[in-house]
Amino acid sequence: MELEELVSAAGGEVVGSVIQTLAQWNPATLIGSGKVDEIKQMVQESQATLVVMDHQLSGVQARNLETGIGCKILDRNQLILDIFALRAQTYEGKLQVELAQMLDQLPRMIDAWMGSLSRLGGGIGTRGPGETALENDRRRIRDRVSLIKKKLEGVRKNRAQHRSSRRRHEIPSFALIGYTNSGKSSILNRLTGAQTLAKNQVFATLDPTTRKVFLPEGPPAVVTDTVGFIRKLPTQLIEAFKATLEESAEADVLLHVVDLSSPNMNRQIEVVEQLMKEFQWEDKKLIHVFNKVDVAPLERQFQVRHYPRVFVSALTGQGLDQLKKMMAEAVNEMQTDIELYFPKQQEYKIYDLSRETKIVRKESATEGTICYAQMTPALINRWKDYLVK
Ligand SMILES: Nc1nc2c(ncn2[C@@H]2O[C@H](COP(=O)(O)OP(=O)(O)OP(=O)(O)O)[C@@H](O)[C@H]2O)c(=O)[nH]1
Ligand SMILES: [Mg+2]
Repeated sequence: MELEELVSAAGGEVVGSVIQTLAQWNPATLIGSGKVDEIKQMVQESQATLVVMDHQLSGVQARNLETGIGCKILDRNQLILDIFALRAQTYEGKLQVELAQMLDQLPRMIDAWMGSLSRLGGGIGTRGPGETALENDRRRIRDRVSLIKKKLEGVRKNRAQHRSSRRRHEIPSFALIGYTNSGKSSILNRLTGAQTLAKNQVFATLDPTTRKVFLPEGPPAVVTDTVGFIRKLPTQLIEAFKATLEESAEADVLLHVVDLSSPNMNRQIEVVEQLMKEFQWEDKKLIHVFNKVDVAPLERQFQVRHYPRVFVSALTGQGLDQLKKMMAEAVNEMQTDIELYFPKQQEYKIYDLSRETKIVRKESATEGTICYAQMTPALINRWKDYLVK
């Protein structure tokens, strides 16, 4: 189960699990009181040191559960944030994680405080020092939040500058998106010869990496690999990882990488599609990349209903040429057909042209050569001296 994967990604070992289906949440402890006792028993027998709830807990619920069960309690959000904290390598990554943790902590803290105040008789007589301490904590966190946001804004501007320089040069861009552990980094490595970390763990990648890719024809393009998605992605993370997500938002084409071998494939696709809707990426050009064909049951391929699509294996390299072809086609669609005339003494320039784009056809004309090629607006601008109207 996914929660187990998350726990092991955080370095934990799962010794037991319990499921409860509830018609109604218990406001004090989320789960029923009988379940609390049952878990307490399990914890004592297995000597577990941590209980993780696959659901968001309020500050009050977390505290009550901790008291009732007698060990540390984390909710799903906190667990994911903990993994992110473990993985964050760069300055930006660490800032984003810290921001997410602060945003997660603030309401929880207030909630827990409120809970303890009301328990002590409506707060009468406890209000003074209690509220001051709460106010201090809140202010401390708020100050830190705005400081981190300011720093992140700097990183974001820097990134935006890089992107706009790419746009100025009209370099077509692709972004790998998809469920965590679907193979995005492995595909980036295959496509570009990059050496980004690909690992069998959730959220191996946190920071975006952009690399040049050479497609079979047409101009060079760039591919960006970013953080993966997951069911119930904490909203604080989405908020904190804005800069990272923008990188994908500005790509010309999205490559949605799907783990074809996962028994949860359809649910994972739904999660990603839901997030794409949230980020308003629905109108983007999209290629579905069904990865891990090497280990997926064959009939899976016939159940897939998504187009345009390609089946690949980042492990064996199968289907990658097909993917590159589809990427080249997508780039082609961004280009227009152009006719250029090179007089005899400048025909040597045709070689330069062939390095920048595919020459579809060449015709000899009087005193020179006519070339038919496909070009992005920027390329057209660079070769405007040879344009035939
Ligand atoms: N069998 C098989 N395994 C693959 C394939 N592609 C990737 N993997 C494995 O799947 C695991 C996850 O690959 P990554 O490339 O790290 O996945 P990711 O989507 O970048 O994951 P996150 O960065 O964690 O979101 C690794 O253990 C890879 O070796 C494939 O085509 N076939
Ligand atoms: Mg990755």
